[in-house]
Amino acid sequence: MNIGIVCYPTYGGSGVVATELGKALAHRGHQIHFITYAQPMRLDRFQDNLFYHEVELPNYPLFEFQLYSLSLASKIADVARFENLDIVHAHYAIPHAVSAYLARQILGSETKMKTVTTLHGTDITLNGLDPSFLPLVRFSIEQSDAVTAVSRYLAEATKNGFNVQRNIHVINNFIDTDLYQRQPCTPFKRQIAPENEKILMHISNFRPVKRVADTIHIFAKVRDKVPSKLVLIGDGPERIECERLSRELGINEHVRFLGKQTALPELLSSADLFLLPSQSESFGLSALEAMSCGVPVVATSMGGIPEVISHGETGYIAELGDIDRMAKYAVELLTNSKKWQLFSANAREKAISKFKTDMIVPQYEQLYESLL
Ligand code: GMT
Repeated sequence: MNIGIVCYPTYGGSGVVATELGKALAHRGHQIHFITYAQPMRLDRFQDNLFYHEVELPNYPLFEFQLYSLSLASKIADVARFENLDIVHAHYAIPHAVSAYLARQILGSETKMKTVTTLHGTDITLNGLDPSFLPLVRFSIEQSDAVTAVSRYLAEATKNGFNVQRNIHVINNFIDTDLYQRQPCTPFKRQIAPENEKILMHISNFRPVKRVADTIHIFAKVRDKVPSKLVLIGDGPERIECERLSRELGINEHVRFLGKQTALPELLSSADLFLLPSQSESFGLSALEAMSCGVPVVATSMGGIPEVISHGETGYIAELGDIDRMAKYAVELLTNSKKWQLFSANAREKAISKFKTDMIVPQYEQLYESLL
């Protein structure tokens, strides 16, 4: 099949899932055309069957605000025409699903191209419900030939929040379990924890929804009981405030902010515990990446997290903001090596048995085929 993928190219779960899906589909022999404003971050080496089409943004003084959605629609129409696209797959509803709809309208009877929209989370739970977007998001959900959501929770939240009746296919996020697997004691671990301290880790875009400050408070409590270090990976609006907080709590020499990183399997391999105290999470891809590397996760019970983390088996789940409980769970796992070994093995096993790339990508292929 000839498949166009429209996504955000920068850091963030939806762009990562879209890019990894494109790479896996290309590997299975499909021609994949990424259409976006910059080369997707994870598209970092040559692979056969993969193409990238950049959306140009005209700069004219009259256009005080960028008209990205419209430029994107024109580009999708162009690529669809010249590459004979069978499918255009929009990841994240705003504005991609709307641009895909527009592109199909532009082509009219010239194309039989079908549109697929994958909902990732904040496009529904946060931004999509904003009155300035709601009618547009509902419209694009109704008009897509197929809609998928990355968890059961998100499918239900979409039906309830937007009052839509149509079928929403649940296709979970996935992980390359060969790439994401625990490596033996890494040089990074020796540098971060020279006295063999435990390493707690968190990866996110440091937006308010991730509650990174809770991560730091949890760590402060854990450090009272267990010699440990906290490694924070990623960047975003809350980072400066979190740096300030760790100084204020007097733990800054034990907290390392690494910024954006690409060598995630190596970094995760050094972790003893992953923390995800989010306020909202449709799935929690970073938790799955950790689990695949055998790292148990302590998280909140929000959104789709309980579909990924099995409480008492692969990690622990607590109420939003219950820092004491999350710290208690963390200490329990870090001080009981038998339990840690069991949870670590369970986490890896769940990643393999439920979320391995080879199990999930064919679900997208079948969906495309059913539309054609
Ligand atoms: O976590 C974010 O805010 C980024 C966002 C994105 O779209 O880039 O992530 C969402 O999509 C991921 C991939 O499907 C999910 O794993 C995340 O749970 C989801 N984030 C939220 O729902 C807050």
